[in-house]
Amino acid sequence: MAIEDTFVMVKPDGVTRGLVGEVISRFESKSLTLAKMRMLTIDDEMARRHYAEHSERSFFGELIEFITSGPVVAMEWTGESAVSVARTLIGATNPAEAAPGTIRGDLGLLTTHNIVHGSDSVESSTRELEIYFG
Ligand code: IDP
Ligand code: MG
Repeated sequence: MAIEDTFVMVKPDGVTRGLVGEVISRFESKSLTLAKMRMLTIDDEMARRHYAEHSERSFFGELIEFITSGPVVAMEWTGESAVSVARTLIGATNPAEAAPGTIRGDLGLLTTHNIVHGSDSVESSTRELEIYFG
């Protein structure tokens, strides 16, 4: 158990659908603390840096195209076990299989448009927070 910072991002589909408030509300309701937030449109270079681990995957091109397609809302959330707690609130990668009660399970349907990103480890959160907040 430890206080952690994690990186969470509302993806372009979440912003377009008007789900920014809903996503923030779920993290606030869990008692995590919003520490930083910024709205931006990611360029190709930033997208490739963020998703570098997936560069050899078949869906990489589609992922980069989607994540750069419109504005995102990047956030830092802080709290006890924030990294794993955020992943639990977000739910499984494929919204069709994500549990009800999770953001993806309640609000999404397609893996390509799964509303929100959350860091998968403390190491990833450090790396991702550096990309978005320096
Ligand atoms: P995560 O977002 O749950 O951590 P990752 O496996 O890290 O999932 O994948 C990163 C993102 O890439 C996913 O959130 C999703 O948007 C996209 N993605 C993952 N797998 C596929 C796939 O098989 N087809 C299309 N897009 C995918
Ligand atoms: Mg991931």
